[in-house]
Amino acid sequence: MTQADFVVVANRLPVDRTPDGEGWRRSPGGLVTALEPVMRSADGAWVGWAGQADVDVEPFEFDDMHLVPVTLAASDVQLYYEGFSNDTIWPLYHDVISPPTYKRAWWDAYVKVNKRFADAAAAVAAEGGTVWVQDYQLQLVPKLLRELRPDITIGYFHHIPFPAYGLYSQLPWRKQVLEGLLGADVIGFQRVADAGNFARAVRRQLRYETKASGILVPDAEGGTRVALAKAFPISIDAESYVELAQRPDIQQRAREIREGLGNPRKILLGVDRLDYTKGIRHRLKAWGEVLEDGRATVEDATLVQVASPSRERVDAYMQLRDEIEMTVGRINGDYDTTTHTAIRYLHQSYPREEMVALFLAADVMLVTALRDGMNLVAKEYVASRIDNRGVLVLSEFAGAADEMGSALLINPHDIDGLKDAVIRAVDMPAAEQGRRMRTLRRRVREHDVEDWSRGFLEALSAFHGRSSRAADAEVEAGTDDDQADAE
Ligand code: GDG
Repeated sequence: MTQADFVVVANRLPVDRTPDGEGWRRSPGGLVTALEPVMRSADGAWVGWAGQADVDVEPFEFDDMHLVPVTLAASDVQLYYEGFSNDTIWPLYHDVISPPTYKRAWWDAYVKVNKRFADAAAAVAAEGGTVWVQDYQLQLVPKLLRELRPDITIGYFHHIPFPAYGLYSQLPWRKQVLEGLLGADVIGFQRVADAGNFARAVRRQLRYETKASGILVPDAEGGTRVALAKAFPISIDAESYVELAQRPDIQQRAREIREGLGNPRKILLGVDRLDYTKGIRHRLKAWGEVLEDGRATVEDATLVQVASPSRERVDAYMQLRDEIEMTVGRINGDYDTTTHTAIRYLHQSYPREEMVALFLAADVMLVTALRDGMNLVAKEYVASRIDNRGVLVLSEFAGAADEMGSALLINPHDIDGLKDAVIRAVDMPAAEQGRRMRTLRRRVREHDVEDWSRGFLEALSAFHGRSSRAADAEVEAGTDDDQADAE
C-alpha cells in the first residue's frame, strides 16, 4: 500500500458491497461528492469500516481512491458504534431529546476502536501529509494521531451539534473527548453556536485560554500551539440536483407521483432517516390536528413521509418506529377516504432520482428537526426547485436555519405555530413562493459542498503548525464576544 498526502478518516468507507456480495459500489452521500475533487487531485486515501462485522478486507483501489478498510468485530459494532456513538454521544449532543446511556464498557470499546482508526491513518499518511477526520464516532482520533505522527496536519469536522456546556458536562469522559478533539489543528463545526459551545467546554473543563476562534493548547514540548475551532457549514452538490430536476423522465415521474396520490391540491413532504432528532412525531401531530380542526381535508393535501430505515438495532429507534407507525395508522384510519390519504408513509430508501421526483412533486417541504447539525434535505429540496416554486418550512433548531432565513422558520415544539406555518405554506401565493425560493436557491448554489471542503482545507493549510505567537496576531484581530459569555 502506497502512502498518501491526503487521507480521509471516517467511520464508514464511501462504498457498500454490491447485492451479490462480490464487488463494491459507491454509497450515496454528500461527503464522497464533496471530497472527490481533493481525493483525485491529491491521490488520496480513505480509511473506514467497510460495513460488515468480522470481515477483514485488504486495502483496494476504487474510483481512483485508495480505500483502507478498518475491521470491526461484531462486539465493536455493538459497543463502539451502536452503543457509545449512537446511544451515548448522539442523544447527548442532540440536547438529550432521548436519554443518553453511559456505560463504561462502551467507552472502553470507543477508545479501543478510535486507536485502531488512528493507527490505520498513521500507517497510510505520507510524511508531512494531511489527514481529515470526520465526525463524532472518531473524536479521539486527532489526539491519538498527533501522538503517533506529529509531522502531519490534522483536521476534524463535526457533522452533528455540539451541545451547551450544561449538557455536555454530563459526559463522564468529557475531558478525554475535548483533549481528543484538540489534537486537530482545525476543528470544524456546522454553526457558530456549536463552535462557541465547544470553546466554552474547553475553558471550563481544561482551563485553556481561547482567543476568538483560537484555542491555546499546551503541546508535548512544553510550548503552546493554537487550534482553530470555527463554523464551516456543510452543503450539497447543488448542480447535481439541478441536473436531475431538469431531466424529463424525473419531471414525468413527479407527475406520476401526484396522480398516484389522487391529485390532491397540495402535497406536503417529509424526508428523514427514521430518527428521534428529526421531529417526525411533532410533524404528524400538527398535520393530524390540522385535519381534525377541519383547516384542511385529504383532498386538499396529502403528507408524504419518507422515513428511511436507520439504526434498527438501537432500542430508542425501535420504540420511535412503533410510535410513528401507530400514529400514522390512527390518523389515516380517521381521515382517509377510498380515494385519498392523509399520510403516505414510506419506511424505505429510494434512489436519488426518486427523491428528486418527490421534491418536484412537493408543494411544501417540512423539516421539523428538534435538533440537527445542518439538515441537507432542506438544501436538496431548494436546489431541486428549478421552477422557483414550493415552500420550505424549516426548524430553527436545524443548522440550515442560520443560512436559510427565507424559509418559514418554525419552533417544532410549538404545535400551534407549526400548524399555522403549514397552513400558511399551503396557501402561499406563487409570487411570495418565488421570492423566497430564489433567495434560498442562490444561497445553496453559491455555497455548495465544494465551497465547504475548499474553505475547510484552506483554513487547515493556513493554520497548521502555528506557534501561539504567530497565531496571536491573527486571532486578536477578531472580536472575542464568545469570551464575554457569563461563565
Ligand atoms: C448528519 C447530520 C448533517 C435520506 N433518505 C434517503 C436519502 N436520504 C439522504 C438525504 C440526505 C441524507 O440522506 C441525510 O442527511 P441529513 O443532513 O438530512 O441528516 P443526517 O443523516 O442525520 O446527517 C446532519 C449531515 O450529517 C451532514 O453533515 O446535515 O445534521 O445529522 O442527503 O437526501 N437518500 C436517498 N434515499 C433515501 O431514502 N437516496
